Amino acid sequence: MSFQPIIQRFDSIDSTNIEALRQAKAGAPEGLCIIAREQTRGRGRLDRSWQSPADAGLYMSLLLRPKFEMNAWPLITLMAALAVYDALMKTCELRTDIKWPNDLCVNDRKLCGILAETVETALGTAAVVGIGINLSSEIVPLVPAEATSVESVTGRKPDRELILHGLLKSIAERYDLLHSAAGCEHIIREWCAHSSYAMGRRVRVTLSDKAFEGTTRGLESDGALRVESAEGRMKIVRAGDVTALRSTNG
Ligand code: BT5
Repeated sequence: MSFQPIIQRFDSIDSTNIEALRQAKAGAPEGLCIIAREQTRGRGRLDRSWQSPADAGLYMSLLLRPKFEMNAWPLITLMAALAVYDALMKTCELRTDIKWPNDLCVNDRKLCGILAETVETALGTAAVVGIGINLSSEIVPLVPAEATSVESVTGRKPDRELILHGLLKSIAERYDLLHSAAGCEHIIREWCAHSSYAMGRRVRVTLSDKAFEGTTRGLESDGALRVESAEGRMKIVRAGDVTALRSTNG
């Protein structure tokens, strides 16, 4: 089942996700991995931008052609977050916190964002998993105040190639798992074990048209976040932004 990574490198590109989506439509195989030293139009969710200055981060996109049911597709983002967690732990001895749905943080400061997108192609629906990791401390003045980098928190310059290969290995293992019978439950369980946001965290949830506060109560089987509102109502959040509130009791 496992894919073989086919790495294509660019010095500068608009967005590794855009390039991977382009190549997916042209029939590129699963495992295509686009890496760039710099992105001029790095993208976040909802057309937000991702600051990607030259040689200051890891900017990569991996093309997948999953064979599992559509209800497991939202778990691709959670799977990628776990893979980033593994890679930073193994290669930099850095323990990160996974924040729903697509961030990795240290002390609530973001150092990695994930953007998973789907695209219809002649070979079937494909997924592109884009991962941006702030590596060098030089990036910090260029990104929002609530962001950080691997170097800033470890005091050491990380090895981009080592992280990349650790990441691809971990994604491949977890991707295989997601194709197995108990794969989805396993990913959900692991994600909850690696995220301080999974359970009992006071958060503010911002949706496109409104916001509310509540306490996190774990994940649904498709990766949606369960948040209990102050009135005791359970809300299922499938898209939106989550911010931690001060108290962690709940
Ligand atoms: C994300 O979106 O966090 C997804 C980021 C995915 C980036 C990768 S890089 C390789 C691949 N190619 C792409 O074009 N994209 C992917 P979101 O949760 O919407 O967060 C975006 C927000 O994060 C922005 O609005 C900023 O506030 C903040 N931000 C921008 N650049 C940042 C950076 N380098 N580090 C930390 N935060 C940043």
